[in-house]
Amino acid sequence: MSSRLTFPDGFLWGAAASGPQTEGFFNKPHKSIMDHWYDIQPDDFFNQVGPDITCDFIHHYEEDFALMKRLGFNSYRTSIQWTRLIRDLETGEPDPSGVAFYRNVIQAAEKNGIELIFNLHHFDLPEELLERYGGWTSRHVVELYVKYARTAFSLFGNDVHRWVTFNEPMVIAEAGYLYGFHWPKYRGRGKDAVQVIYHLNLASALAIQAYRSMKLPGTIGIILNLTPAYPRSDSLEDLAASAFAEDFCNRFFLMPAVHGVFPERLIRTLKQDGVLFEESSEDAAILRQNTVDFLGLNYYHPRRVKARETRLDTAAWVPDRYFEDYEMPDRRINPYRGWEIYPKAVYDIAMAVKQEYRNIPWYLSENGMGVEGEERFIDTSGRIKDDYRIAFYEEHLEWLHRAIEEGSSCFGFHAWTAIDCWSWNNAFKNRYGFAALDLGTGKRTVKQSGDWFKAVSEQNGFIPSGSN
Ligand code: BGP
Repeated sequence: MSSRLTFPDGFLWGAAASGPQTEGFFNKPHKSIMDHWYDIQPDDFFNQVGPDITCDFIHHYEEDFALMKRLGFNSYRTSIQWTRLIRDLETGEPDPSGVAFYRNVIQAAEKNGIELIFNLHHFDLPEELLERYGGWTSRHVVELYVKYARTAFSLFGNDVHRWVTFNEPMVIAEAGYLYGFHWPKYRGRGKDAVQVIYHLNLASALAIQAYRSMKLPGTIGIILNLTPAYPRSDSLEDLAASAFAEDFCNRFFLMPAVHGVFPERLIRTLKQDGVLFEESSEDAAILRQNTVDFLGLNYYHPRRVKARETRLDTAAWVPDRYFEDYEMPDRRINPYRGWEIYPKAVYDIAMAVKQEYRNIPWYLSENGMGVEGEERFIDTSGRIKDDYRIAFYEEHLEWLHRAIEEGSSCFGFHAWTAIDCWSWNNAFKNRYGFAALDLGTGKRTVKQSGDWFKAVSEQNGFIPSGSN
């Protein structure tokens, strides 16, 4: 008996990417913090490859959407670059060439029967706003983001029907203010990180408010990197550590996005520690009244935590004072990215959404496996035989399917990514695509996983390898 897994009707099959990781720099009126970072510290990027060309999507979008159709996609998420669409950052006035480009993108997607999901922000703050105002620590930047969002909605809101306010906003705080792996590369600035998180939540709610006030024919959500915090043991100390990590890393965005309030226990701790964010009196109502229509949840790896055992290397307040990462022995690792592979977390996430977040409609908005040196796996027909990627996706999809059978309201699966794309720090070191990108010629070649995905999408499911 075959054990075919079939997904709900209308399920989204496709992939995610972002403007800064695919488009290339050409003709933008502003630089993002990532462009600026590369200008001044190119050694931070693998082989010194920067964000200037990436996939050159700006010149290849037509062929790329045709390729996505060939991969069986019915949907694709990318982001608008604030630095490309907006000419005047203070007023939100658009740049005509940016407008023309995104209109062309919308048309090319439509021509190929691919539903576009537009995200407004993928770590790519205009550099001038960091210089002038201190970036997301500034409330003025929140206001400028809302102007940008309004411009984008009014230009494209009748054509694009699913919008996302932010991709992984927690990364902006973690990478920029706590652990220093994205520009501005600050470390240990916990109080600033808390203010940034607050402003990102507020910016999302205000953009949702603007979107709804414009009576557009679509829905709007947020994409979060939900990394479940699994405790090392059931000891009270480890459980407390994982509860704090869960509150800070996940619920700090999930609660306001879905329930319109911040996690109470976390707020108490931040208050006690003297690092609570500054807010205005009208904010609570804005947050309460402008929750999301749907969630996108990105999942790559779990977070394993334990009670702190080592001393912190900073006297400043950082969330890590309440937990420490735990390296579980015998964990499965993707050695190229150093991330643990734990597919069951997809099920745990889905059940958490069902039980704690009113089973709000959600989709798995990123999942994938970055592998270095994939040219090793080219077969005699010239194609990369990435069966490891197929196995990775099948395992995650099996857990997702099980969650759906148990009532989770998941409406889609997006892989990271369609065509090998550029990444923060790692540039093109690890490849994630269903199609390989030749950096010399720009040629795209479908991998084995691309054919597999097409079949999955066409059949709206698959028979897992190993079952018969
Ligand atoms: C996610 C980001 C993406 C993408 C992906 C893969 O967190 O939303 O932008 O880059 O991770 O990670 P990386 O490129 O660092 O390997």
